[in-house]
Amino acid sequence: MSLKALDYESLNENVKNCQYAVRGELYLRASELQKEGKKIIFTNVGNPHALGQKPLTFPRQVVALCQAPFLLDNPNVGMIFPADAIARAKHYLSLTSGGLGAYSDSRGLPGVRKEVAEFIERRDGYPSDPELIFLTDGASKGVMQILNCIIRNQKDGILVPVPQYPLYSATISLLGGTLVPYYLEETENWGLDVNNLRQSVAQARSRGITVRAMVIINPGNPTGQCLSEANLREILRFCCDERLVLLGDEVYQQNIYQDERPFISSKKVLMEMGAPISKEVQLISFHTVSKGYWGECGQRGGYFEMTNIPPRTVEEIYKVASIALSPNVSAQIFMGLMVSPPKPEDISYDQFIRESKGILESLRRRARLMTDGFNSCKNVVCNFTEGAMYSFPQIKLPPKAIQAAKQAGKVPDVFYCLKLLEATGISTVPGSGFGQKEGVFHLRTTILPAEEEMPEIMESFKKFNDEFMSQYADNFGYSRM
Ligand code: DCS
Repeated sequence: MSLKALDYESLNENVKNCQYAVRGELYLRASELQKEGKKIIFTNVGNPHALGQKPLTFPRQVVALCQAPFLLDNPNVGMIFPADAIARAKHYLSLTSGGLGAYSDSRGLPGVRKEVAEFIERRDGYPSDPELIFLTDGASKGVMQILNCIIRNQKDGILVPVPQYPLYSATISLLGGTLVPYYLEETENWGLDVNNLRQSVAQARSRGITVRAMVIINPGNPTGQCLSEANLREILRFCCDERLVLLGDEVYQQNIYQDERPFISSKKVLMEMGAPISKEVQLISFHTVSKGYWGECGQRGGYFEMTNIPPRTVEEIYKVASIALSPNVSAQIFMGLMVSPPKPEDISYDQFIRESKGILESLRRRARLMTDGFNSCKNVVCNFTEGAMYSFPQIKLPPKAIQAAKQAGKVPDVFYCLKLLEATGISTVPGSGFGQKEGVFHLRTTILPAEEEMPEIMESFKKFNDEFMSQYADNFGYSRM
């Protein structure tokens, strides 16, 4: 009998081939263990509120009022909500056409897009056009929309860093394109060497691939590095020479834990380079409300800004966005609030600053605690988390452990991470889910567990790791970078 379209055997092969490790085998096993009553520390997803981070008060007040506008008519509203939250709720409601229950324009509310453009102008010191900003349901949807426009068939290649966040590998395979890897240098603090890029492009071309775009994740996920201005210039020049669209994933731009390398946007560097490059390179930059000190992952709010994209292409992107009617309207308001937080003269300013600084300073301490913790373990080396939300230690596995993994039918880092999960309840993602050099193994954790729990978690990790290393110790050396 012939198969039906949704029988597994007849599914779209691109769907079956697409892998997304952040919710892969480790996550599934952790969920099972949790059901059995074991305490699990979910450090597999950068999901701050799930690990106890409290929402910022002001944005929730504003969105609460927008969701329940009848509260604005209640004479006692001023007793529960500060005047600036009330004013902002009225402001955002006035930008909608019928409140949060009405679809917005498929590009997002014009008033919020204007606030995003003003934010970008303040950040970079260069003009930004609201017509070239689209609001999206999280950055993920924006990335998917743009890759969908770029990838025509399997001969189209996208340069993606390795290690990378698997949104890119998964979407490229879903769309039937080809991922062209470029390797980040672990011994250079996960720096990006333009010579590696050239090699990757040359190799891909020799296989008949048309390289069309390049992805950078800055600050890096899972690797945590911040790109220097000099490096960004090299990348932009490279994209100009090779006629590549640059996709700048800048969702962690507020998550910076050192002062030497602040975040600099690709747009700013591009504008500073001046003509002809600043008028040539096609750039799409992505941002989100899921990260930063907001961590509002569940709201699903994001935007992308287009630079040097021809008007007819913008029209096509608009048309395709229209198929989904409208991005989340409440999330658009979160985005508006993120890009225009309370000002010093506002009543809520002090509390907002106290809360946001508290979160960022704690993340900075946690980044340090985690890196130091990993580096104190046997056969583990870890670059400092300069930004983003993750730690990506290299685990130097002894051959005996690699052998044991093979016998168990597991990839070696999956084997290690499963043992770690069973022994300690710490749920991580194996490095193989992000890509890594052949024969080198990593794991990724977030730096998000509560600060007071961090010493205990690192101690429990160390105990597990050092026992694992003794159990599988042999005299034949280790996997290494
Ligand atoms: N880009 C990068 C580099 C990310 O790390 C993430 C989310 C996204 C885009 C998409 O975020 P939103 O769609 O929520 O805006 N990071 C995932 C991760 O690695 N762990 O948690 C989520």
